[in-house]
Amino acid sequence: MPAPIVFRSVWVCEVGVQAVDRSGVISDSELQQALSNGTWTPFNPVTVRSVISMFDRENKGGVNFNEFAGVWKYITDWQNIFRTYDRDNSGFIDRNELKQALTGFGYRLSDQFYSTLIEKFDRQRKGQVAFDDFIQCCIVLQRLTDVFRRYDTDQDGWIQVSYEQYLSMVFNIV
Ligand SMILES: [Ca+2]
Ligand SMILES: [Ca+2]
Repeated sequence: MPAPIVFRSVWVCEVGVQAVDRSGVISDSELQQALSNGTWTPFNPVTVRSVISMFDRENKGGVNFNEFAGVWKYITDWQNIFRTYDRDNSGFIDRNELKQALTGFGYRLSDQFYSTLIEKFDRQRKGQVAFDDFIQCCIVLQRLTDVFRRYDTDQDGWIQVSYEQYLSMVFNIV
């Protein structure tokens, strides 16, 4: 039986309620347990951290129940995108599917770069990316692109930066 993608059914509600009962905050590990990448392996902890930090307004290391509603919607939206581009319903995004997805988002990348992306984000070494790694790939690409665009004021895809500007760029990301 294939593993479910996204939430392990209604259990996610219980996880949310229990976490709120205990501490008022849903932590990384609690969210990680509630999420499924479709392969029975633990959800990418880096993705979990990225998503929590997006919705954790007070920097408390987790989300409260209201913020959790945002997390839920965010992940569900990604689930729909993932299902749309996983054309063969394999539960993975292969190179071609990734190209169609990112092209759909407006990215213009070479075939060679798609190989680089798969190599970087394919944690399971299957030559394709699972749901959690697909989200991670898109988050990182978006962040890097946003920083680049700030410097590429004429939008021609080229920037010239000094050493310190380069360091500032990287500090924005790491
Ligand atoms: Ca697929
Ligand atoms: Ca430029």
